[in-house]
Amino acid sequence: MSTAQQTDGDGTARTTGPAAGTVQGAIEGATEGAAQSTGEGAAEGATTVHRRTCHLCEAMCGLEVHVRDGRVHKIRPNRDDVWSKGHICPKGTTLGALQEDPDRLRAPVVRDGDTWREVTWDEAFAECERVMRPVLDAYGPQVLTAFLGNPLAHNMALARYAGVLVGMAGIHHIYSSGTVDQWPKNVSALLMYGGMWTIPVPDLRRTDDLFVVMGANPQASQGSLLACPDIMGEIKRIRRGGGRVVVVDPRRTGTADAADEWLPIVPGTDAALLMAVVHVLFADGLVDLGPAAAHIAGIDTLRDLARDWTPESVEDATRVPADRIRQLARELAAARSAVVYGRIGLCNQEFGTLASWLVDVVNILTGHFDTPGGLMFPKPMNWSVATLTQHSKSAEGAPFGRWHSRVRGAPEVLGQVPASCLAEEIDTEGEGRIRALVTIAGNPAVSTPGAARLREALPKLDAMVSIDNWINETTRHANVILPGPGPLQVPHFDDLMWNFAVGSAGKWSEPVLPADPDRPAEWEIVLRLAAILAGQKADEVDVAALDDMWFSTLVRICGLDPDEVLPHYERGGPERIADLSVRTGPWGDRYGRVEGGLTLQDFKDAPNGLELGPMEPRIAEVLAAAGFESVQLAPDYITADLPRLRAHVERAADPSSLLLVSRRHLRSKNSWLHNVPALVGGTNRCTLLMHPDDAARAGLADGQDAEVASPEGTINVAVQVTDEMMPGVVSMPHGWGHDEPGTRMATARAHAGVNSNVLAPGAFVDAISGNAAVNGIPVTVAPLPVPAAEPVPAG
Ligand SMILES: Nc1nc2c(c(=O)[nH]1)N[C@H]1C(S)=C(S)[C@@H](COP(=O)(O)OP(=O)(O)OC[C@H]3O[C@@H](n4cnc5c(=O)[nH]c(N)nc54)[C@H](O)[C@@H]3O)O[C@H]1N2
Ligand SMILES: Nc1nc2c(c(=O)[nH]1)N[C@H]1C(S)=C(S)[C@@H](COP(=O)(O)OP(=O)(O)OC[C@H]3O[C@@H](n4cnc5c(=O)[nH]c(N)nc54)[C@H](O)[C@@H]3O)O[C@H]1N2
Ligand code: SF4
Ligand SMILES: [Mo]
Repeated sequence: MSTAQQTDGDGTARTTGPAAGTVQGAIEGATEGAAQSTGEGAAEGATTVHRRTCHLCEAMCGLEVHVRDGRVHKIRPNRDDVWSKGHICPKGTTLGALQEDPDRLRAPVVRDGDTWREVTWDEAFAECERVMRPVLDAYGPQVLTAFLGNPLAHNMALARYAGVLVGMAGIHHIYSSGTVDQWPKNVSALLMYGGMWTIPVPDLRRTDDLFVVMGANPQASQGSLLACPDIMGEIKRIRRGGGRVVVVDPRRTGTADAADEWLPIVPGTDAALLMAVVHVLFADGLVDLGPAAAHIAGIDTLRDLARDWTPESVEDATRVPADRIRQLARELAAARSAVVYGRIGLCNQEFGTLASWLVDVVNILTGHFDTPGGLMFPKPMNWSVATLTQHSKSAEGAPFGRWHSRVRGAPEVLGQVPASCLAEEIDTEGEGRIRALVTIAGNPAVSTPGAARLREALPKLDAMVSIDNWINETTRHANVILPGPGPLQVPHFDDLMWNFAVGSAGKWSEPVLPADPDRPAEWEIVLRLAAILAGQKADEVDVAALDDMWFSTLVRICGLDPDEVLPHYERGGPERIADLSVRTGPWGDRYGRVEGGLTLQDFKDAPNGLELGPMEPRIAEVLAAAGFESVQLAPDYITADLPRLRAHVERAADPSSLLLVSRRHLRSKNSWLHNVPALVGGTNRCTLLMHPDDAARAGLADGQDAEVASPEGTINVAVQVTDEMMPGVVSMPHGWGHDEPGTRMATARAHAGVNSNVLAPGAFVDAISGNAAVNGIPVTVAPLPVPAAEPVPAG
């Protein structure tokens, strides 16, 4: 099979090929293709080719995995994939290396002091019981918590079962990567549209005139809360067609390099910029709500609130000239097809909720909302457990502040407090101190603020169990690690990601490689551990019965009768839930009630996926589902935070400190891909980017080691002097610092880097969502004392 592959300058590739299929076409073509989607594969000499969706990020690229002699021989883009059409990035080609990583745990391990012992699964669960039971018996479930990490959202088993563990174990509240990520967006979506996952996304494939990217770098990340393969290709398309792309970011990123304009902005001031845009829209009479006008409430409140936010009043704080802000407002209002997109740089900051909310507000005021090319609501073909059980606005109001954390007194927001509270809840004595922890696919010792404190706190736990595939900076503290199967030994079917997708589609992937004998599936691991935490004996857990109970609960939430639905299935597990989610989704057959409706089998029969169409205007449907009469443009809970922003804008910047922001790289995925040799080769990426003027002022040269200090901690890191930073701002990637004792990730250790979250103060959060502010951290940067050179022997 020949693919005409073009490699973009950013390292991603796209293959040219036939147009993507339609539902009908894909189903018709299925007979021929189906063989390739099975575990047997289609023979190509001794090679079998398996079509599979990459689970590493939201782009959900279709891959061709070539297997020879039971091992991955190579991975190529699948140009026939209806969704990604041949797009791929370097990470996707390394799934074989992840599968074969010698450090990836193949069996559970139990820690004896500093050494690890491989054990059988029965022994592992017995050990979980042995370490957890006495703590829970003595102190009750309130001393137990869980940390859930990012890969959970991309893992078919964990996404559908982690909630059972939390519920059965009686965990009062969990910690998660969500509060170092998109919590501000969850808060604004809940208050504006009625559901925390009711998040509109740019309809980027149909944006033609103006694309404004704020605090996102899709060149590296490939998109987030925006599932769209080949975003850089869309940027090129917009520009080729005469449209403009503007990137608002303190760093001239790879995305900015591909855009028409880079607008540097002081970290944490995006909300001020956007308030000024809102001001101009009202002041100049440019507000035009467009087709969604009948559904918008709160416009007068917003007009009043924006009155004082002149561009002049924010230009010093943002360092974006007032004229440019005015111009931006006018360009947005004048553009026929435009959208503003904001992501992690707007969430992970001090004014995350205000900034996230205002991105939607500006799109709404300029009529780029619920209309093609603007901000639209995706229509996923299936529901995910997260959206099915999401917080939606109750009659009494939003679920905020119903309780407070024990040590810091942080108000709960959507059931969680900041991830950085975990350390203090473990290391602060008193009733209710956290004594037992379960981590599921999370590495909080690297990924959360106040990382050094957490590192010291984790050994103070009485019991810790990790469901994870590596011994890393977090799991090294566990008593037991329970590893799931290899990444290519499991089926894959995305669920939550379609919630952010620029079109409706779905893809089923069979396992590429056979399962190891005598190894439980990851969902079975979760259920068995859940039962143990709930007080059952490790050797008496009936996993199948628990699974039936969970499935029946989900069936009831869908308004159906388990007695009718259960007989449809011979086997349980996440696949059964996936089928339920498709059949009760918008295109589903509702178990025979809708003639011609979809079931999971339809996706299994379409190895290149099923395309179900672009986004369509659906604001009325979205609001009705939430029981909302209209979009709440100016929710009190959010607008009450504007005075805090005003005070920040008026406070003079401290000239002695620089502001630290984060960055991503195409070849990383948070903390956990650095053990893949192909992804860490080349020059050191874990550097502090610094503008030449700042470097000169600090007396630092390119490549020199510097000491970076914040109120939370101090690290040493090599400086990279570059004008891609705006003056006053420095940038470091997160996810590094792999030289801790006791981990087992040899390649990562050889490319250790430094953990930037040692610098992130735990209490530095977006006040109203509790989300971490890992961007905009005040730091000082100074040269490290140069060690005296060894005397050179004279000769
Ligand atoms: N290759 C790769 N892909 C990934 C990941 C990864 O680690 N590596 N992680 C995945 C995950 S979990 C997520 S959530 C997504 C995130 O996806 P993105 O949101 O695209 O994340 P980043 O690439 O970190 O880009 C964030 C940008 O925000 C800028 N920024 C920082 N502070 C501010 C600010 O105050 N204002 C503005 N305007 N900009 C600011 C930074 O300079 C940076 O360029 O990526 C996902 N995809
Ligand atoms: N400074 C700074 N900090 C940040 C960010 C930032 O931009 N700047 N970004 C934040 C964001 S957006 C996120 S999402 C978080 C991520 O925070 P985390 O989710 O805590 O961190 P990851 O590095 O993604 O760790 C994933 C863990 O899952 C394990 N794992 C991988 N695959 C599997 C699997 O299939 N099964 C199981 N059981 N385990 C698996 C890995 O071994 C690893 O331990 O980091 C946040 N931290
Ligand atoms: S862009 Fe994301 S989904 Fe596509 S190959 Fe890369 S990591 Fe995988
Ligand atoms: Mo994330």
